[in-house]
Amino acid sequence: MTEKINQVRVAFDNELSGAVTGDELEQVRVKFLSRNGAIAQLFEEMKSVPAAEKPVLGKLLNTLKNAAQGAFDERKKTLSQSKEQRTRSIDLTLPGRPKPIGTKHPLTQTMDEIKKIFMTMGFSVATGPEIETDYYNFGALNFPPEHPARDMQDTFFIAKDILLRTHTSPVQIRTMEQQRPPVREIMPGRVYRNEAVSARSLVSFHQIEGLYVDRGVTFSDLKGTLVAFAHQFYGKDVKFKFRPTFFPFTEPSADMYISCFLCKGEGCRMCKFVGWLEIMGSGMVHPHVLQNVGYDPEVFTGFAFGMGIERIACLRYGVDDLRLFYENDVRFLQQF
Ligand code: 2U9
Repeated sequence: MTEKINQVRVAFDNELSGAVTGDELEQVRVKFLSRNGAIAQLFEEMKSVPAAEKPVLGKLLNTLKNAAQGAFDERKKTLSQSKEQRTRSIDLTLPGRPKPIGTKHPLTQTMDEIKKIFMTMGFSVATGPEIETDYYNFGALNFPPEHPARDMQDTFFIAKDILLRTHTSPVQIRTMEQQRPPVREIMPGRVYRNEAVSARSLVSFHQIEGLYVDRGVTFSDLKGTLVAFAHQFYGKDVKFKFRPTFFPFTEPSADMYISCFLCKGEGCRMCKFVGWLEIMGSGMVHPHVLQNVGYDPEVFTGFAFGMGIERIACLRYGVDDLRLFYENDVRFLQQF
């Protein structure tokens, strides 16, 4: 019963403060203060309350009735005053009521910051379709026909040669087909992989890839650009290393690691006790890829890189389950 009385009190307060016209005020009166209103109903229910509880509950209910009637009369008086009278009674020295404001999603924050760093280095942003052809997603990027990524197990196919892009590289193939070097672009966007959802993998995630093609671009340019990025994004103190790897679309290819910023390379849970964190893949654009878009690989060279935004955000914010980014639980989002 106490609970019910409180619920009526809260509902009455809310509705009374929201009533601004005579009609709305009348609706509040009928709903709460009339002979069949919510407060009268509570008095009715009092009849079946055990005798021992009656004195306390009765007092509570009478207080509610009197307070509600008083607040209603006051509100009616205020609303019937002229606009001028009402504004005169507003205390302008009172502090405003703070309104809770939202924040950018942590993935958007991460993406924006990475974009900004590359844009200040002269890269522009390119976007493209999420539904792609087999050619733009695989063929043009030098994936051999029997490559496992082309398998239905790894890629969502919509039709025989139509699929959900597994990386943002096809955007760049389209750009290069339209434009002569120099090409200096980053391509952020959503990509899709046919994997079981877990703390470490999702069916859809975000990437930022980058590409720089011109005459005389070398591996030193790749290193200089990515180290400059890592210093701005992770701090001046991080150490870095490159380790050879393989991608069909780059040769040579290298994964970039930075010293763990949590333990400074000593070894901790975040870096799985190795002292290093893999932050992106990179490499010199494969001559076949350049040929496929009509660039002469004897004249032009380029470097490319790619990173998964969810992974970068996990490292940055110490999040250990990728699914949290997609549950939109405000208790999680409010922390960023
Ligand atoms: C063109 C040619 C080459 C983009 C590159 C990577 C290396 C890479 C992964 C990072 C984590 C994908 O999200 S991930 O799983 N990507 O390691 N991406 S080089 O290379 C290109 C792009 C465009 C025309």
